[in-house]
Amino acid sequence: MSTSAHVSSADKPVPLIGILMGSDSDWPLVQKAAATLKRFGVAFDVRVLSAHRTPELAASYAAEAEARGLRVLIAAAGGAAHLAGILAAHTTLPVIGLPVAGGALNGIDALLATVQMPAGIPVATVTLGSAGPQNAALLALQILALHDVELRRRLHAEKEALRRKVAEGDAKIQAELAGMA
Ligand code: RP5
Repeated sequence: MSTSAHVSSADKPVPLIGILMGSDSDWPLVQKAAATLKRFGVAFDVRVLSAHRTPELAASYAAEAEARGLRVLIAAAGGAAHLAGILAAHTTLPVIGLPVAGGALNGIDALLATVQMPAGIPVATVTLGSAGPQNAALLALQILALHDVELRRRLHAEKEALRRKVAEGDAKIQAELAGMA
């Protein structure tokens, strides 16, 4: 399956990745995941659905996701972060949990609630903090790339760009050191 060829009857790309968040207050962080997916040109859905405030909606979204053509779900939540878990309970699609920092415990609660899933209901939890949304999006893309050669090529190019950036940083520091007395 190629991500670019996957289109609906109305020629609108069918979303392959669902981005869910527990509250619109999560959006300033979560939008970085959307930006990464946009950069790769992969169609996605964004919804605010809460494990606690709209539990039935969250469950039915997950239960219907596979039939709608979605292939990976990203779930962002803070505090007692149960969104990724409740989605994973209702689908066999891979679910990536994105803990959101904030509140009295500064995200440690969200990290532990997201990562500590019981046996049988896995959630792949990414970094707490600013790297989280980008990593969640990249992990979702890597899952799709298993069946998409072009996406795989672009992910390899992205890694190569990171290598170049590190090499440039190293060269800069070496030059600075050489200039020191
Ligand atoms: C969680 O509670 C949300 O994911 C959010 O991170 C946190 C606070 O939500 P609001 O009170 O800002 O709506 O469910």
